[in-house]
Amino acid sequence: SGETNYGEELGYSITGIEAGAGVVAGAEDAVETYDSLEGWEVTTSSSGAMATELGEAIDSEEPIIVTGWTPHWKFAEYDLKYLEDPEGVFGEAEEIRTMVREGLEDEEPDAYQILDQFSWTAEDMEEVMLDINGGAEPQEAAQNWIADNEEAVNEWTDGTEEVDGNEIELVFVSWDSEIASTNVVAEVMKEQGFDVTITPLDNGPMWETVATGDSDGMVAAWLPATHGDQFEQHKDSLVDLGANLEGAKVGLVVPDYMDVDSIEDLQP
Ligand code: PBE
Repeated sequence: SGETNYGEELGYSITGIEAGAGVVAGAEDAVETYDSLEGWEVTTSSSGAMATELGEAIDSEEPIIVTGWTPHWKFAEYDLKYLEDPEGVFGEAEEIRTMVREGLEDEEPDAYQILDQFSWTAEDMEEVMLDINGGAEPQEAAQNWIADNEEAVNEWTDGTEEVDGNEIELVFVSWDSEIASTNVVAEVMKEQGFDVTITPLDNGPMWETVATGDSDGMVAAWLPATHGDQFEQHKDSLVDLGANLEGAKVGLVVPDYMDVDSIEDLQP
Protein backbone atom coordinates (compact mmCIF):
# COMPACT_ATOMS: atom_id res chain seq x y z
CA SER A 1 0.00 0.00 0.00
CA GLY A 2 0.94 3.65 -0.08
CA GLU A 3 1.16 3.87 -3.87
CA THR A 4 -1.37 6.64 -4.17
CA ASN A 5 -0.43 10.18 -3.15
CA TYR A 6 -3.44 10.95 -1.04
CA GLY A 7 -1.82 14.08 0.36
CA GLU A 8 -2.07 15.78 -2.99
CA GLU A 9 -5.57 14.44 -3.69
CA LEU A 10 -6.86 15.61 -0.32
CA GLY A 11 -5.14 18.97 -0.30
CA TYR A 12 -3.21 17.73 2.75
CA SER A 13 -6.35 17.99 4.80
CA ILE A 14 -7.89 15.77 7.47
CA THR A 15 -11.61 16.28 8.03
CA GLY A 16 -12.07 17.00 11.73
CA ILE A 17 -15.10 17.63 13.92
CA GLU A 18 -15.71 20.17 16.74
CA ALA A 19 -12.58 22.17 17.63
CA GLY A 20 -12.74 21.11 21.29
CA ALA A 21 -12.91 17.37 20.65
CA GLY A 22 -10.12 15.16 21.95
CA VAL A 23 -9.87 13.35 18.64
CA VAL A 24 -9.14 16.67 16.89
CA ALA A 25 -6.35 17.40 19.39
CA GLY A 26 -5.14 13.84 18.71
CA ALA A 27 -5.11 14.47 14.96
CA GLU A 28 -3.15 17.69 15.50
CA ASP A 29 -0.67 15.71 17.62
CA ALA A 30 -0.40 13.19 14.81
CA VAL A 31 0.43 15.97 12.35
CA GLU A 32 3.25 17.05 14.70
CA THR A 33 4.44 13.50 15.33
CA TYR A 34 4.46 11.81 11.91
CA ASP A 35 6.85 12.93 9.16
CA SER A 36 4.28 11.54 6.73
CA LEU A 37 1.84 14.28 7.85
CA GLU A 38 4.24 17.20 7.59
CA GLY A 39 2.38 20.14 6.08
CA TRP A 40 -1.07 18.58 6.63
CA GLU A 41 -3.84 20.36 8.50
CA VAL A 42 -6.90 19.30 10.44
CA THR A 43 -10.05 21.19 9.51
CA THR A 44 -12.71 21.62 12.18
CA SER A 45 -16.48 21.86 11.80
CA SER A 46 -18.98 19.56 13.46
CA SER A 47 -19.62 15.84 13.83
CA GLY A 48 -22.63 16.22 11.54
CA ALA A 49 -20.63 17.98 8.82
CA MET A 50 -17.92 15.32 9.04
CA ALA A 51 -20.49 12.55 8.61
CA THR A 52 -22.00 14.34 5.60
CA GLU A 53 -18.58 14.76 3.95
CA LEU A 54 -17.73 11.15 4.64
CA GLY A 55 -21.00 9.99 3.06
CA GLU A 56 -20.45 12.17 0.00
CA ALA A 57 -16.88 10.95 -0.50
CA ILE A 58 -18.06 7.34 -0.26
CA ASP A 59 -20.91 7.93 -2.72
CA SER A 60 -18.36 9.07 -5.29
CA GLU A 61 -15.58 6.65 -4.17
CA GLU A 62 -13.26 9.51 -3.43
CA PRO A 63 -10.58 9.47 -0.74
CA ILE A 64 -11.21 11.13 2.63
CA ILE A 65 -9.56 10.97 6.03
CA VAL A 66 -11.74 11.78 9.02
CA THR A 67 -11.27 11.97 12.76
CA GLY A 68 -13.32 8.97 13.78
CA TRP A 69 -14.44 7.03 16.81
CA THR A 70 -16.09 3.85 17.99
CA PRO A 71 -18.90 3.35 18.96
CA HIS A 72 -20.34 5.11 15.93
CA TRP A 73 -23.07 4.24 13.42
CA LYS A 74 -20.73 5.00 10.49
CA PHE A 75 -19.09 1.58 10.89
CA ALA A 76 -22.44 -0.14 10.40
CA GLU A 77 -23.33 2.11 7.48
CA TYR A 78 -20.03 2.05 5.51
CA ASP A 79 -16.93 -0.12 5.05
CA LEU A 80 -14.27 1.79 6.96
CA LYS A 81 -10.93 1.17 8.61
CA TYR A 82 -8.77 2.87 11.20
CA LEU A 83 -5.33 3.86 9.96
CA GLU A 84 -2.67 2.15 12.05
CA ASP A 85 -1.05 4.50 14.53
CA PRO A 86 2.38 2.96 15.28
CA GLU A 87 3.38 5.95 17.43
CA GLY A 88 0.31 5.49 19.63
CA VAL A 89 -0.74 9.13 19.35
CA PHE A 90 -4.41 8.24 19.78
CA GLY A 91 -3.81 5.89 22.71
CA GLU A 92 -5.03 2.33 22.98
CA ALA A 93 -8.51 1.19 23.95
CA GLU A 94 -10.52 3.93 25.60
CA GLU A 95 -13.37 3.73 28.05
CA ILE A 96 -16.20 6.18 28.58
CA ARG A 97 -16.64 7.25 32.18
CA THR A 98 -19.30 9.00 34.19
CA MET A 99 -18.35 12.16 36.13
CA VAL A 100 -20.59 13.91 38.64
CA ARG A 101 -20.28 17.03 40.77
CA GLU A 102 -19.12 16.96 44.35
CA GLY A 103 -22.08 16.94 46.71
CA LEU A 104 -24.43 15.06 44.39
CA GLU A 105 -24.20 11.88 46.46
CA ASP A 106 -25.45 13.66 49.59
CA GLU A 107 -27.98 15.92 47.93
CA GLU A 108 -29.44 13.54 45.32
CA PRO A 109 -28.47 10.01 46.38
CA ASP A 110 -30.88 8.28 43.99
CA ALA A 111 -29.65 10.27 41.00
CA TYR A 112 -26.08 9.57 42.06
CA GLN A 113 -26.79 5.85 42.35
CA ILE A 114 -28.43 5.61 38.91
CA LEU A 115 -25.51 7.45 37.32
CA ASP A 116 -23.10 5.19 39.21
CA GLN A 117 -24.91 2.03 38.06
CA PHE A 118 -25.31 3.13 34.44
CA SER A 119 -23.22 0.87 32.23
CA TRP A 120 -23.80 -0.66 28.81
CA THR A 121 -21.96 -2.04 25.78
CA ALA A 122 -20.70 -0.55 22.53
CA GLU A 123 -23.40 -2.56 20.72
CA ASP A 124 -26.11 -1.06 22.92
CA MET A 125 -24.92 2.44 22.19
CA GLU A 126 -24.67 1.70 18.47
CA GLU A 127 -28.29 0.55 18.39
CA VAL A 128 -29.45 3.91 19.69
CA MET A 129 -27.14 5.76 17.29
CA LEU A 130 -28.41 3.79 14.30
CA ASP A 131 -32.00 4.50 15.28
CA ILE A 132 -31.23 8.23 15.42
CA ASN A 133 -29.30 8.13 12.16
CA GLY A 134 -32.29 6.35 10.64
CA GLY A 135 -34.47 9.34 11.49
CA ALA A 136 -35.70 8.84 15.06
CA GLU A 137 -35.60 11.79 17.44
CA PRO A 138 -32.93 11.16 20.11
CA GLN A 139 -35.51 11.07 22.90
CA GLU A 140 -37.66 8.61 20.94
CA ALA A 141 -34.62 6.41 20.15
CA ALA A 142 -33.73 6.39 23.84
CA GLN A 143 -37.27 5.37 24.78
CA ASN A 144 -37.24 2.61 22.13
CA TRP A 145 -34.00 1.21 23.52
CA ILE A 146 -35.25 1.38 27.10
CA ALA A 147 -38.45 -0.47 26.13
CA ASP A 148 -36.35 -3.24 24.55
CA ASN A 149 -33.83 -3.50 27.39
CA GLU A 150 -35.82 -3.59 30.58
CA GLU A 151 -33.37 -5.89 32.33
CA ALA A 152 -30.35 -3.65 31.83
CA VAL A 153 -32.33 -0.61 32.87
CA ASN A 154 -33.55 -2.36 36.03
CA GLU A 155 -29.93 -2.87 37.02
CA TRP A 156 -29.25 0.85 36.72
CA THR A 157 -32.20 1.78 38.94
CA ASP A 158 -31.77 -1.15 41.32
CA GLY A 159 -31.91 -0.09 44.97
CA THR A 160 -33.11 3.45 44.22
CA GLU A 161 -36.38 5.12 45.19
CA GLU A 162 -38.59 7.10 42.85
CA VAL A 163 -38.56 10.86 43.41
CA ASP A 164 -41.07 13.63 42.78
CA GLY A 165 -39.71 16.10 40.25
CA ASN A 166 -36.18 16.58 41.64
CA GLU A 167 -34.19 18.59 39.13
CA ILE A 168 -31.08 17.11 37.53
CA GLU A 169 -28.98 18.72 34.80
CA LEU A 170 -26.78 16.53 32.65
CA VAL A 171 -24.32 18.10 30.21
CA PHE A 172 -22.96 16.59 27.01
CA VAL A 173 -21.43 17.45 23.65
CA SER A 174 -23.47 16.83 20.48
CA TRP A 175 -21.31 13.93 19.34
CA ASP A 176 -23.52 11.12 18.01
CA SER A 177 -22.32 8.75 20.74
CA GLU A 178 -23.04 11.22 23.54
CA ILE A 179 -26.42 12.26 22.12
CA ALA A 180 -27.32 8.56 22.43
CA SER A 181 -25.97 7.89 25.93
CA THR A 182 -27.16 11.15 27.48
CA ASN A 183 -30.69 10.73 26.14
CA VAL A 184 -30.90 7.15 27.40
CA VAL A 185 -29.75 8.06 30.90
CA ALA A 186 -32.04 11.11 30.96
CA GLU A 187 -35.09 9.06 29.95
CA VAL A 188 -34.33 6.43 32.59
CA MET A 189 -34.05 9.12 35.26
CA LYS A 190 -37.29 10.75 34.07
CA GLU A 191 -39.08 7.42 34.48
CA GLN A 192 -37.86 7.48 38.10
CA GLY A 193 -39.49 10.85 38.63
CA PHE A 194 -36.59 13.22 38.00
CA ASP A 195 -37.04 16.45 36.09
CA VAL A 196 -34.00 16.09 33.81
CA THR A 197 -32.50 18.79 31.63
CA ILE A 198 -29.81 17.86 29.14
CA THR A 199 -27.61 20.73 27.99
CA PRO A 200 -25.30 20.53 24.96
CA LEU A 201 -21.98 22.33 25.43
CA ASP A 202 -18.49 22.31 23.96
CA ASN A 203 -16.09 19.80 25.46
CA GLY A 204 -14.18 22.23 27.73
CA PRO A 205 -17.32 23.75 29.27
CA MET A 206 -18.86 20.28 29.69
CA TRP A 207 -15.99 19.29 32.01
CA GLU A 208 -15.90 22.70 33.68
CA THR A 209 -19.57 22.87 34.68
CA VAL A 210 -19.36 19.48 36.42
CA ALA A 211 -16.16 20.53 38.19
CA THR A 212 -17.64 23.82 39.39
CA GLY A 213 -20.94 22.17 40.35
CA ASP A 214 -22.93 24.25 37.84
CA SER A 215 -24.23 21.00 36.37
CA ASP A 216 -24.83 17.64 38.05
CA GLY A 217 -22.92 15.30 35.80
CA MET A 218 -22.09 13.79 32.43
CA VAL A 219 -21.62 10.33 30.93
CA ALA A 220 -19.18 11.51 28.23
CA ALA A 221 -15.63 11.33 29.64
CA TRP A 222 -13.39 9.53 27.13
CA LEU A 223 -10.28 8.25 28.94
CA PRO A 224 -7.44 7.75 29.45
CA ALA A 225 -6.27 9.50 26.26
CA THR A 226 -9.02 11.45 24.47
CA HIS A 227 -9.99 13.74 27.37
CA GLY A 228 -6.80 13.19 29.36
CA ASP A 229 -6.04 16.93 29.52
CA GLN A 230 -9.51 17.83 30.76
CA PHE A 231 -9.41 15.05 33.35
CA GLU A 232 -6.01 16.16 34.68
CA GLN A 233 -7.26 19.71 34.97
CA HIS A 234 -10.51 18.92 36.81
CA LYS A 235 -10.08 15.56 38.53
CA ASP A 236 -9.64 17.05 42.02
CA SER A 237 -12.95 18.87 41.83
CA LEU A 238 -15.26 16.18 40.47
CA VAL A 239 -16.31 12.64 41.31
CA ASP A 240 -15.22 9.89 38.89
CA LEU A 241 -17.87 7.13 38.85
CA GLY A 242 -15.84 4.89 36.55
CA ALA A 243 -16.54 3.31 33.17
CA ASN A 244 -20.03 3.21 31.70
CA LEU A 245 -18.75 1.65 28.44
CA GLU A 246 -15.60 -0.26 27.57
CA GLY A 247 -13.94 -0.85 24.20
CA ALA A 248 -14.17 2.66 22.78
CA LYS A 249 -11.57 3.91 20.31
CA VAL A 250 -10.55 7.05 18.43
CA GLY A 251 -8.27 7.62 15.45
CA LEU A 252 -8.02 8.48 11.78
CA VAL A 253 -10.64 6.64 9.76
CA VAL A 254 -10.78 6.10 6.00
CA PRO A 255 -12.97 4.18 3.54
CA ASP A 256 -11.84 0.60 3.05
CA TYR A 257 -11.21 1.19 -0.67
CA MET A 258 -8.33 3.55 0.09
CA ASP A 259 -4.94 2.04 -0.59
CA VAL A 260 -3.37 2.99 2.73
CA ASP A 261 -3.25 1.18 6.06
CA SER A 262 -1.03 3.25 8.31
CA ILE A 263 -0.64 6.94 9.11
CA GLU A 264 3.05 6.36 8.34
CA ASP A 265 2.21 5.58 4.70
CA LEU A 266 0.66 8.96 3.91
CA GLN A 267 2.78 11.54 2.07
CA PRO A 268 4.05 14.91 3.29
N1 PBE B 1 -15.44 11.95 20.24
C1 PBE B 1 -16.65 11.29 20.69
C2 PBE B 1 -15.09 12.77 21.41
C3 PBE B 1 -15.32 11.89 22.54
C4 PBE B 1 -16.58 11.21 22.14
C5 PBE B 1 -14.45 10.90 20.01
C6 PBE B 1 -15.73 12.72 19.09
C7 PBE B 1 -13.76 13.52 21.39
O1 PBE B 1 -12.99 13.33 20.47
O2 PBE B 1 -13.52 14.31 22.29
